[in-house]
Amino acid sequence: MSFNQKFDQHGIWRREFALRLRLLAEWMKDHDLLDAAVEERLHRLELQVRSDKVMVAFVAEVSRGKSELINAIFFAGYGRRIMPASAGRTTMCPTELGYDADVPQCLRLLPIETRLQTQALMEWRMVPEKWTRVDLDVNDPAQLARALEKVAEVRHVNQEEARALGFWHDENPDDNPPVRADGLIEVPRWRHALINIAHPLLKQGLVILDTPGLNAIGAEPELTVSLIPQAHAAIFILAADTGVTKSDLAIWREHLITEGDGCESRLVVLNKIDTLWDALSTPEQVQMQIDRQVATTAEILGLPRSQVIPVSAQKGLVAKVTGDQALLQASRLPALELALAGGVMGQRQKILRAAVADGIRELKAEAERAMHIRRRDLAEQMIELRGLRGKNVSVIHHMRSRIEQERAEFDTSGAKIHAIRSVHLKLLREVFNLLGTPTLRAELAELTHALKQPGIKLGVKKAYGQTFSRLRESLQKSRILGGEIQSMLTASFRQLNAEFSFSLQAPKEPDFTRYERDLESIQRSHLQYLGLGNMLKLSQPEFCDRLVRALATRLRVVYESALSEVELWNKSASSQLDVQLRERRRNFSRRLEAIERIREAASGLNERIAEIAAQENVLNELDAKLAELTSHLVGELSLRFFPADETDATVRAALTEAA
Ligand SMILES: Nc1nc2c(ncn2[C@@H]2O[C@H](COP(=O)(O)OP(=O)(O)OP(=O)(O)O)[C@@H](O)[C@H]2O)c(=O)[nH]1
Ligand SMILES: [Mg+2]
Repeated sequence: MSFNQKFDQHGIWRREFALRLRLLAEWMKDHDLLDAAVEERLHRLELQVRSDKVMVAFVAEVSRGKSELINAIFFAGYGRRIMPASAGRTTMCPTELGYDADVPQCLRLLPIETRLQTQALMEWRMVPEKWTRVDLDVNDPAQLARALEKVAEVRHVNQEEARALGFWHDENPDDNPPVRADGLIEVPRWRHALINIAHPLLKQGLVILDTPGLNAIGAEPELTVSLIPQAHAAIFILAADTGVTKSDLAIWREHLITEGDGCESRLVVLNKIDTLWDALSTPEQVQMQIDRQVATTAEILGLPRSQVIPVSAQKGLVAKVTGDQALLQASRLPALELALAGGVMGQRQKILRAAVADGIRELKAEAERAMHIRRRDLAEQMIELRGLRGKNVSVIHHMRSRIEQERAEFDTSGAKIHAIRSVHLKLLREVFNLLGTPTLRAELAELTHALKQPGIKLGVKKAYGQTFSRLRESLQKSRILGGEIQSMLTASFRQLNAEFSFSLQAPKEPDFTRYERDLESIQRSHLQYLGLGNMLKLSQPEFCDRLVRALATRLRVVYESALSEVELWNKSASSQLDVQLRERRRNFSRRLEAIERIREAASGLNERIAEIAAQENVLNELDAKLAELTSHLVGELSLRFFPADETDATVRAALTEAA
């Protein structure tokens, strides 16, 4: 199956699955099983499934064929070249292709001058009026292609301006762009481009990042330390006619091996194999040449050969547009698409499925707990009423006062719960403090200050080290606090269960290891980036600001997801209390009401007993239905679209457990 087909299928699955989650939520709501935490959990799951994005970044030296490859893989359906691809430097700014239904189909361009301000790209995204907008007509491929040529636009500026914009560095004179006879320097006109088109794959959450040739000195730190590392897959492109050049290798080192792990999310494409086709060589000779290039490339980059895929993007595009099957096979594009489908999409699906299976498992446990309380309440009433058979009025009266007394005793639980809530809140507030924006901002201000010290070059590692060890420390403190909250809740819930017949269970505390790992990889990517000749740029204050802004962008994502996990955890504990308190109170009213009716002979005892039995039956049916609905959902996760051999063992275990 090709990448496009696999992605398509993934999209269909996600839509259907999100719909099913919505139906489950409605069903639960109709049966009063949807407490605040369950509702939130369902909502998040639905959102996660619906909005799951997959970003694929294309990274390479100038003119290796990034844009052409994007055309060939994704846009051949338009019947022509859509992304500008031509000899020499073409794509001048990072270009993101995606689809957001809330925005009309258009190309948005952020002027390069925004670099003179300190905001990170992430922040500019929130300011639509600063972007130049060009509407796109997808039914007119020629207009589309013409509009997209804007990503190749340039401006000419003097040296002073080039320096301010980050394209001229006195410290690395060899890397500076050429100065024209009139003393001006060519720089990109735009800083970033966002293309919003309703292409079928983009509509389903694919985001493609085309980058300008990255040997460029003007590349922003944010691209290296934030955008590319966050892509789910990066495709590194080389040209078969040039092999691995020194600058290719520099880009590979700077952009693609920073994270250490996740080798399968890096694909190396050896493009332009058609330059090796030649009428004087036999097909075997050509094949041998290609094999040799693949082997050398793999060896230089330290990868298994299977991860280097030889293709011809240009011939692939031509073949698709003209429907030439033989040429398509010769271009080897299908093999690359296959690798993308298996590697990138496979990984992504696994992660999504595991997360969803986890969510459903917790959801089911919470709903079952609510049903358990109802069942127990019914059983209590049943015993009570059966005991009344053949008893006289005074016994009934006595029973009534006993229930009232029980209710009075139960009401004292309110004070205890209140006390637990305030301890819980106090501890939570500490966690929020540790992970909140002000803490992060203060840390980053300190780092910026340190990096701006003259002669910092030798101390950069130390400055980062100190900042990150403080950040790690705050995560560790949060983890410890989380543990304290968890034991506090466990002990208090146990006590409440014993004293007031609740069946509370403290929800599992968030696992912070993931965030610690994220911190580590962020730190690693920064040091790697600075270690590769970018260190000298630190002497420019704007560069420091930009670097730290880029860092902030990524850290914020980590901290926000940690906080939101803590919030959900908190919500799940407090809504359990709410629900059970409400159910218990209702139960007292129901019991009193039943006694009252019996006393007034308004309804017979046997009828009431029959009513309760009927309610028990309804509850059993609900329980069975919940099990059926959730196991059906979990089944959907594994069976329909994902053959058994594609589902790895951990996911399978999670699925079985959830079912
Ligand atoms: N022969 C041949 N030429 C190719 C192939 N792929 C791309 N090219 C040519 O290489 C040149 C550069 O291609 P682009 O797609 O613009 O390269 P790029 O990597 O996007 O370059 P920049 O945007 O400048 O960084 C163009 O003239 C393409 O036609 C290929 O498979 N074979
Ligand atoms: Mg390009």
